[in-house]
Amino acid sequence: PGTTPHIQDICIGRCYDYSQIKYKSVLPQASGSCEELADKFFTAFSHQPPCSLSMAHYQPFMDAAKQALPEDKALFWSGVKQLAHEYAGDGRRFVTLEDTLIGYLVDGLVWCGQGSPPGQNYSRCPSWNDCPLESSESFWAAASKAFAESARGRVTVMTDGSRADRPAYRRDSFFGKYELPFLNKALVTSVDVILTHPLDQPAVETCENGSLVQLMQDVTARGFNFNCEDDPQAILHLLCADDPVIRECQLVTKYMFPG
Ligand code: AVW
Repeated sequence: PGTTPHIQDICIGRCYDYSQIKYKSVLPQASGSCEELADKFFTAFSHQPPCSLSMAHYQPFMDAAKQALPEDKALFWSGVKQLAHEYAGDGRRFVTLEDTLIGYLVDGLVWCGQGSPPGQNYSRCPSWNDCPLESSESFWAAASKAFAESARGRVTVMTDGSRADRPAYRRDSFFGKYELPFLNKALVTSVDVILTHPLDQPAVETCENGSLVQLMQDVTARGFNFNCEDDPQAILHLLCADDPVIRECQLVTKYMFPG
């Protein structure tokens, strides 16, 4: 894919927006200054070949940008990034990785390094499928791990139970590989699953079957409590905002105007 133009300016600008305005009173501040953080981010992959960049390269950035997470607020997602973010409400209800400074600075950007000068490729980057651990994939792996390590109390994961091609829980997803295994056993008490189904699609999996059974086993084997809810009301109401006239969304008016 083509790289993001003005990526340095975007990172610095996002950092000031994050710390001075958007998340100022939502989350604790990071220790590093914006210039310092941007510098650590670009140093991590510059002058490195774009494939096989290890997660360790991003560790100085992660350490400087890391924030303490409020208890019971961490929200992980698999396959439902947009819905999870709508529900999280910019940290108001829940905090996703992309609501933390680490995720916020880089979400949606395309970047990679190269061995030859100037050390960063300003036109194209390999796709995630082209190499084992590409620049931005190792970034998101390291970011996911850091986010999971910071979670405290109850943690929530939102996932999609309607996809025939892809189970709601997969051990090789980012959630399965870099988040669930890195939850702190002393800090986390339970894993609460929100299983969603698009309004017009059948439930291929529910909390009681399919990959959710495996998730329950993996969660309880780590010593956490497991809870799972199919289509909580709050999520139905969010989905209905985009599709208010369909049958599944008519319940509320029945209660308001009985008979
Ligand atoms: P998925 P996963 N921007 O929907 O559990 C771009 O299959 O695998 O669910 N790509 C990203 C981002 C991001 N901000 N974050 C992860 N990815 C990649 C981090 C990921 O590598 C969050 F905290 C995967 O290949 C979620 O709990 C692809 O997006 C969890 O990882 C689709 O993910 C979502 O990863």
